[in-house]
Amino acid sequence: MRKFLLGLLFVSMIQAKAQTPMITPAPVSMQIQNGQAFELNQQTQIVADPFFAAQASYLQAAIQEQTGLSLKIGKKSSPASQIQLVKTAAVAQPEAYQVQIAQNNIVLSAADIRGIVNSIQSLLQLLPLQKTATVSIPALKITDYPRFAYRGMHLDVVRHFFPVDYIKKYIDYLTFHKFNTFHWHLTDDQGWRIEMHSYPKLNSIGSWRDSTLIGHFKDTPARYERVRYGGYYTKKEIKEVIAYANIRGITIIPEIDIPGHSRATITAYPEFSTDPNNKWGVAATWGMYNRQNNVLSPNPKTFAFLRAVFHELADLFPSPYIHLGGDECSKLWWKQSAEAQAFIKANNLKDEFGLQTYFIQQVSKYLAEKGRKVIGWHEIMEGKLDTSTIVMNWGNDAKAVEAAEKGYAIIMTPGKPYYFDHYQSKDPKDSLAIHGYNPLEAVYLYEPVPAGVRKKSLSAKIMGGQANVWTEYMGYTTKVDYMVFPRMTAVSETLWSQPEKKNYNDFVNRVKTNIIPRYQYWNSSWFPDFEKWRKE
Ligand code: TNX
Repeated sequence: MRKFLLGLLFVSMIQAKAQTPMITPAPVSMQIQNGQAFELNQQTQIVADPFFAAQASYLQAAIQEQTGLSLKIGKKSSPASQIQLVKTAAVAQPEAYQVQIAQNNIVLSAADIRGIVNSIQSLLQLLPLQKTATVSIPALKITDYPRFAYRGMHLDVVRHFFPVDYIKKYIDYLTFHKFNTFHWHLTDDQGWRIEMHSYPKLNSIGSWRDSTLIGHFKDTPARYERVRYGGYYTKKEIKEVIAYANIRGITIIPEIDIPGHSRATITAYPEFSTDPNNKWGVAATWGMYNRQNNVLSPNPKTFAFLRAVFHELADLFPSPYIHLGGDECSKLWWKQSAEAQAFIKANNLKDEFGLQTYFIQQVSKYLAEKGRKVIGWHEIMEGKLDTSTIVMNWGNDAKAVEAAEKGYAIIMTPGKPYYFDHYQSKDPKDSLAIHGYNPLEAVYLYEPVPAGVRKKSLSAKIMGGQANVWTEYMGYTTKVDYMVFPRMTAVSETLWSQPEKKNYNDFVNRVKTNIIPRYQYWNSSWFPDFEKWRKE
């Protein structure tokens, strides 16, 4: 009898557990309600506030793809069972949403596009990942909003170039995980990946390299695949991607990296370099810093060029922020250059660091002409800069404290653990990566507001965080997937969920039961050994 009762208890515990759905990133609150479940079937209609018309179509397509149910988009008066997309000022916080599931309807409510998109992601996680005629969803109330205002993922399309379809797929990954920003790294030493009309040689010359390194950049001797490699996104393709991202509430921040990381630029236009007689060549190897990456030279032609290309970029991308790089600009070249030295003197700059700041200030000015603000890698604060510039910190916590004390708003992208080009295991047979060890657990447990910043009461300076995906060792989209999953899922929870909702074991459990099926549904790859490789 006792055994029987225990068994019964066990069964009912399992049932109770099965009733509480799992959503990732973990929502602020999710409560099972009294009342009948909602039956989703072919008769259910989507009814949306006109403000959310595009999201209604997006939801319709997503449900069809996921479950095979093709729902109609109906009118308010229709009495049938409904999924309503309601615009309401009652859900006040940006990007916040509510989901209310009752017997006759599902109500998704939000004040803005991002909020409704977020509500849709939560709803989609309540539906099965398989074709079905009907789905029963328990009566439920979800109230949810993000912890951080900036939640980004970056992708380097220079070291390796990925097709537009994959960029859209990557945006879908971001949408699912409730990120709001895609940082698109479009130029570097190894290529220029965006169509430019003002300086066409950026594409005809700068978008192509003669060969590509095989193996690790530290290998000796270096080996190369001697095949012309490259390409660029046309403006038409970029507009298509922006429109795709807009519907999904994702802002795209484009980056043109200056004044370093400019080999592609100076190969196309040697007159912008400190050594115009040199035949630079678009870089075929990685790890260029301080070795061969050369930098832009401060002359009137260069500044005219910068104004034109950043204006072209701003005309294409609606984002309020534009990223101008600013990282790893070796001072070596300016030290050796008579032109740079004369410029430093003539403009009363202190030294080469002052010149770096001058470049950032000039481009900030050009972008201000288009009403845009600037983001740069943390090296931009080497000199004295207008603090309306946002610092993207890829350094450690101390750098964040420095930036916060100087008055900058900060986006945290620390190499350890938010660089996804680093290893996620110590298995010598693991697929080639740059160096470093950023296993899933370390990514999950990282706290984006450093203790030092908190102590100085400067936490409000941390806008949020972002993981970076440098693709030196990711030649194919399947490799990108392998490097980002499941680490992207971990970052999403840190940036979205309230700290007290975080629990690593529970997270791993959700990844295994809910999220890996989603990677499979996307036909993506992922790193499977994430439980074995723990934080040091
Ligand atoms: C440094 S972090 C870079 C990138 C490389 C990366 C490799 C940063 C802003 N610049 O150009 O791809 O290291 O981890």
